[in-house]
Amino acid sequence: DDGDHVPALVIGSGYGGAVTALRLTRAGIATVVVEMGMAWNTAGPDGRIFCDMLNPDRRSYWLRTRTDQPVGYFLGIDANKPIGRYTGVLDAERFAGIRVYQGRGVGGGSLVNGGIAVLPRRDYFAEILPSVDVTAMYDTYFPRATAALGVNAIDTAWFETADCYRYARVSRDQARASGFATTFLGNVYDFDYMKQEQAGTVTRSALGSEVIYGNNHGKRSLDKTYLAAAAATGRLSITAQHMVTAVAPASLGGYAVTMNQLDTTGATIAVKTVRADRVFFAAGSVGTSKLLVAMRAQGRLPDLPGAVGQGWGNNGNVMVARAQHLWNTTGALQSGMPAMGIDNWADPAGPVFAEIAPFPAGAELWISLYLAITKNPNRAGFAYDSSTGTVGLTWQTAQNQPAVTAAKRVFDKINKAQLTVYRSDLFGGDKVWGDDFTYHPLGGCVLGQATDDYGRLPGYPGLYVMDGSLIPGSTGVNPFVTITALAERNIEKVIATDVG
Ligand code: FAE
Repeated sequence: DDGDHVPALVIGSGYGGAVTALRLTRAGIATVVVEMGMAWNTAGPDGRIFCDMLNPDRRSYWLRTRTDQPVGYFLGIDANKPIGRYTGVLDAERFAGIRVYQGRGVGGGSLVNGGIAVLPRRDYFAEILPSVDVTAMYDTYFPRATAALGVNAIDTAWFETADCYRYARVSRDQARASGFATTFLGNVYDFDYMKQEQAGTVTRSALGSEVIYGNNHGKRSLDKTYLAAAAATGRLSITAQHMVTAVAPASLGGYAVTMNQLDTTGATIAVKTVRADRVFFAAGSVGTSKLLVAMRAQGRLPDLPGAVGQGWGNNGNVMVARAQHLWNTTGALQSGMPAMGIDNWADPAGPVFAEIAPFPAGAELWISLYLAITKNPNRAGFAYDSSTGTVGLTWQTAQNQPAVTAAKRVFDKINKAQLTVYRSDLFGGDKVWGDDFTYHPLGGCVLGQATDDYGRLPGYPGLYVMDGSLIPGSTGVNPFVTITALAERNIEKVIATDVG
């Protein structure tokens, strides 16, 4: 029994899935979105939907009994805390050589991320995805994406005076004084709301140490933008707390999609199957790659190409912190939404684009934190383990050395010019470089390699990939605008030629 029949089923409700859902429903197609995480729309006993970074509770992490913070130590001491096991909003998914942070819930990564909305450099985009028409991307699909995402620019005069961006001004001024260019970053967080937070007239969110475990106010996450617009068509249905475990051709045509209904402890309380004419994989770089690699290995989609599961990268992510002099305070109040970056991408010896990241501890710590995006050429692949039935990732921590080397060129220079030093107490084991985790998983089903030039999976008409797994491991900036715009381009083509 292949279960209920639906015309279109989307696996995952992050950027790729939300774009797909909006465009399909607007085209008149009834669409079901299946999301393993929760619908974060109900307040807990404390009156809030999400918890903050200073007081993480069970809502913070996906099925863990202890927090797993990106910056896991302070003064060399483990800063993580016990929490109740729950289907929380942030997953720190552990593979052999890397932790991959991902959002879990209706809205995917948009629930937990820093909201930074940046277009990739045009020449770099042309380099990574040579089969895509760059003019159409920059004239049509990037503008379409930024408009629908609700990207806004910071009031730069306000930025210069706001207490909550003192940390960013200090880092910017030191970067400039050390010979580096800096740039403001667009964001989907409502900067007008943030101004009111700074003025003390509304409930604080970005200024209340809210980021990575969700924002209770101010953030234009996908549930408030793309998915809300899709719901307004009356043709969208979202099934939360259901994890897709299998996709295979159905005897009656189309595909049988099998899923586990989860309770909030992560236990399976029901197994269901739905038959769909078209299935859109939008479970994120890791989720989509894992699912497709397992389906190929288990013989359910045996003809998927060898490139499925290959070409995965971490967008060259590496985190680092500098210790400031006592007279260079970074501020006890820090906006969780970054607004400034150091742009040294043009340096051929080691391109770096570093976001000046907050350290929203609620106390003066004299710490300047950065998330550097580098051009790390190393890639890894997903592999099925038939003995456990799980999918692993071959990435080794040492593969991130090119990212460290590139970032070191920038921050060594800043430290030398400012007479400052690195913090070595934040990442465990006296490590200076947070080199063993990523916020930006990309690739695994690369466009034009694992799929055709529009995300169609060869050999399986009606199967499509629509998320960050299409991007070959790197995009040189924070990736969600790239993922959104590419999905806009691909779904437009699919609706025009395949559907209806
Ligand atoms: P994603 O948003 O991860 O959505 C995939 C969805 O599929 C998730 O909701 C999953 O729960 C769901 N899913 C997975 N497997 C299954 C399954 N088997 N069945 C059902 N559902 C499933 O994918 N990017 C920026 O551009 N700017 C930032 O400021 C930024 N900050 C970040 C901060 C943090 C802490 C993190 C973790 C990420 C950040 N990112 C940022 C990255 C960005 O959120 C990420 O690239 C996108 O969310 C990826 O979009 P996808 O549509 O590929």
